[in-house]
Amino acid sequence: MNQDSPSYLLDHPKDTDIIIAVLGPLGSGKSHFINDYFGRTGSPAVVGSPTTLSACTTDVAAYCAPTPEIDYGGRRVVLLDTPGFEEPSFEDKNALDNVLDWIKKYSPRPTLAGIVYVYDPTEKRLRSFCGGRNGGGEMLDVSLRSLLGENFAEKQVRVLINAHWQTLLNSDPEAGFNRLKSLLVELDRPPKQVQTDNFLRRVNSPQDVKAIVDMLAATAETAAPPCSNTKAPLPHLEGLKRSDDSYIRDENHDDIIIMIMGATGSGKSRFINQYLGENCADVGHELTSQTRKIAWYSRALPSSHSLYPRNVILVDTPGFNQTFEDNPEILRQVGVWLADTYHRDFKLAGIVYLHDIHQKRALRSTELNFSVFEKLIGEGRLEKIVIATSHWDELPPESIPSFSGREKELQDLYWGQLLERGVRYGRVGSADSVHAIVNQILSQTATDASDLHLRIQEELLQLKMIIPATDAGRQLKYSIDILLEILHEDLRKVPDDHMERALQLRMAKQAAKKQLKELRIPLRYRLKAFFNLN
Ligand SMILES: Nc1nc2c(ncn2[C@@H]2O[C@H](COP(=O)(O)OP(=O)(O)OP(=O)(O)O)[C@@H](O)[C@H]2O)c(=O)[nH]1
Ligand SMILES: [Mg+2]
Repeated sequence: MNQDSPSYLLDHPKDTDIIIAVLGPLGSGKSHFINDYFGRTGSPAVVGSPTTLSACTTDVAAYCAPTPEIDYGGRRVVLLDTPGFEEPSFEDKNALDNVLDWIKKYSPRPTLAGIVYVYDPTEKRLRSFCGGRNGGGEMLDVSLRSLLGENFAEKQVRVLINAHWQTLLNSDPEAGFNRLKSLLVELDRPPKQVQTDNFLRRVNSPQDVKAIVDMLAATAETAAPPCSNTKAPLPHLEGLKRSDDSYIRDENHDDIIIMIMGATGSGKSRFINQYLGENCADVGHELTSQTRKIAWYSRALPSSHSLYPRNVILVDTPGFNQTFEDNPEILRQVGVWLADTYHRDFKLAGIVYLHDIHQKRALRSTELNFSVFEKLIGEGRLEKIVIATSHWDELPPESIPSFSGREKELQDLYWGQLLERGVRYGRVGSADSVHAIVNQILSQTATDASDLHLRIQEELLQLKMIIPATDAGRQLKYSIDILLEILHEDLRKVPDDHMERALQLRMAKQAAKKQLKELRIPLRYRLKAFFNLN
């Protein structure tokens, strides 16, 4: 770089920076791309330059304009020059890890505006992305997912054809372009369809480069503020019971958190004990709910595991029940726990929702639990959620076919929509089956670093709602309303001489009414929401 030219190396990162990573094989034109963007003959980008972001040595170099010449509402465009793939002395996986680490260091909840993958169309081998040595396309696939999240296909990933080589080498760029297209289609396997044409761009001039960066920057989301585990409590959630040992401690920040949910008796605590191989969680043998408050259990992964030295944390949750004991309180506990976890930047790796295969879906408490669960998770990404039916180990072999039929009915009629939206399904009973489900979530965590965002977290944190106003809160109220009607009807039909039954039903009605009262949305809140004052 010219000694007199201003420094393009990034000095102080800002949360609002628009980060675009420029990836590609060694010598494909990454630095060239960056230089073209900044439009300086002084060539700010030099392959392999160290970043000034931290003292630690890394091959990722970050560049941004010294003066805000490109201004997206005051935000800066930061281009990352990355180590080239296929570098003989450097594993491709390490190159990707470096990029990932750099971005994580930049912001704990980084939002990458896009990836530009520079590819030379005259590259004869064109055997795969990201080198052929380490799984090629597979690895780029994994890295794109971990950098951009599962929906990376919808984000702005661009693959470029750098025309500088086009003129240098006398080959067939069109054929290269088409091969690249088919690689991209392979990369994003069904069911998601990549609009290949959106991804490919040819670069013939600095104007092309600028147009691509502008396009990525224009759709960039604002990064979340930096993480702090000692964040202030959530004012609108104050006053709720926070039994402190329910909350995950700061030192568990990197642990893999899996929440176990489901109706009372579905086997949540047993699931946890089977995974841990010891009886930590209280397993119930009565009809009433056993687990009354959230509790979590941690286990270190073995040193042979790819996610070592992280721990797995399984979170036991209370299920809703039709005896109307504490249902609003349970929702409050679960909601506040989830909000708190998210607020303190803990990542939720997955949820296992258990359903006792003996139960027909119509059973009231099962219905209640599932309907609230559906609202609680919302419409977001669901690949990290597993619905599992339990108690399979208890079934005599001759009854398996009939339970398989019930399982199919549940999948088709009740869980179909969720399964179509990516929720996974499994059976549990034995310890092996429990391990298989947890391992499935772990391997997903290894390939996709993004976390699970639930509707209730968004409602409680971003939309500052109170629990009864959330979708799950409203659903709970609706379900209790219906149960109340059923109780009313049952009571009407009780013969005069069945005093005890009538008394039971009256008490249940009373309890239900009390719960409904707790789920009422105060007028003050409704007015505020109406005038958008929250
Ligand atoms: N054999 C067998 N028993 C199970 C299975 N799942 C649950 N159970 C039994 O069902 C009963 C309830 O299980 P728990 O693990 O306490 O259920 P839970 O979902 O934690 O229930 P709450 O804490 O009340 O919400 C216990 O007797 C368990 O041993 C299973 O898959 N196989
Ligand atoms: Mg339990």
